[in-house]
Amino acid sequence: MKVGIIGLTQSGKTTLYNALTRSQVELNRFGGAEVSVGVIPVPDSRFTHAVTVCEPKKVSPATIEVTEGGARIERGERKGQGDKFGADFFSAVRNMDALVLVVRAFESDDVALPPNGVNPMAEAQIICEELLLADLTVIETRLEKLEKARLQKRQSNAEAAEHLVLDRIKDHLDSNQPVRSLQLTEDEQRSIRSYAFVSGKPLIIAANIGESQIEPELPQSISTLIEYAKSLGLHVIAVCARVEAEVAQMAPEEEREFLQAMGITEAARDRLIRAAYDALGVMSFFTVGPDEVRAWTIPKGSNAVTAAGAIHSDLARGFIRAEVMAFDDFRASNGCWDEAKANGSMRLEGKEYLVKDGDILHVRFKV
Ligand SMILES: Nc1nc2c(ncn2[C@@H]2O[C@H](COP(=O)(O)OP(=O)(O)O)[C@@H](O)[C@H]2O)c(=O)[nH]1
Ligand SMILES: [Mg+2]
Repeated sequence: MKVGIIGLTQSGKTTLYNALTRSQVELNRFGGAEVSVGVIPVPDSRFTHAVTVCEPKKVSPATIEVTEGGARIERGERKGQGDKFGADFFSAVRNMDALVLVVRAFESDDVALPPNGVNPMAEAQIICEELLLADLTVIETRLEKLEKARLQKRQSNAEAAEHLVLDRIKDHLDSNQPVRSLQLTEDEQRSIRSYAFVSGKPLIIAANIGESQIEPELPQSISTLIEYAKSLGLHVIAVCARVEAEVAQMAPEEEREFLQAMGITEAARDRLIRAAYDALGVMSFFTVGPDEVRAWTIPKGSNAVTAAGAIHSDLARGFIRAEVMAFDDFRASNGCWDEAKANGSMRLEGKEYLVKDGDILHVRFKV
């Protein structure tokens, strides 16, 4: 799963990247055009349990790939001057499965104040609108071609269907609503997949708050941002990127202690991963054994064949049955696969079985 960090310059994107990936990328690099890519393992206590009881040769947690840089937006220098979106911005964003939008919510003596002051909700709005406009431009260009073909009566059935969907999306965008909030059937989604509409990407807003704004709940100081996000159905998390980047250099145990001492109950890394899973509508299942314990990420509501296909296409093609164990049963048996199976925790399920979050699966197949 690929997650891209976006936001205006000096909002704290590189600092957040360092916090998430435990890196030490230099801050305030000229222009911020360099791209950093880091992989973070997804923390999961169920996975940790499976590793403890199975003692496998290989451990493969679910991972998230985080990209920062290369999707540049220059802040307007003066009041009233617009922010400039680099041409590379949208192409960088198009490749991502989800976006984390960092907005500056911190006051600071050592970082220059933006021309319009600290206004996290305005920053979020600028970028959300720009994403929407980018999609509108793509659609208008395509609609012109489709309309021409229709008038000349040389539109294929597929093109006619696409024309209908794009018309609907255009209306939606014209009323200032992102692609994300439009209900589309599976067929409709398929017909527009290649466009990778940027306003359709799951988006999480990370409000970069100052050291003095840390609270157990979302701080009052970002209430307008929270209202705005709510109106768009977006997740908001509050992070103090500078503090999180500092403690990310510590050993995990120490990190946890320091965060707690600061009044932060859970690292931004973990909160963000949860928000991303939620926004993407995905869940995990596991395969376990003495050779490897591995976590797999699939869309919620997937059936056993889809899960098998995530492991290998042969497993989906030659699917016979899935041996399934609910995670709680697996945990209760306190052993690896064979012990849990001996406890009678295993069920046989067919193709249509809806996989549950945390299920342990063994796929029987023949090709
Ligand atoms: N006080 C404070 N400063 C921060 C925080 N996060 C980032 N900064 C500072 O803001 C400046 C810009 O941060 P950077 O991550 O380089 O922003 P980017 O341009 O979006 O990548 C740096 O000097 C950071 O140290 C924060 O949570 N609190
Ligand atoms: Mg940067």
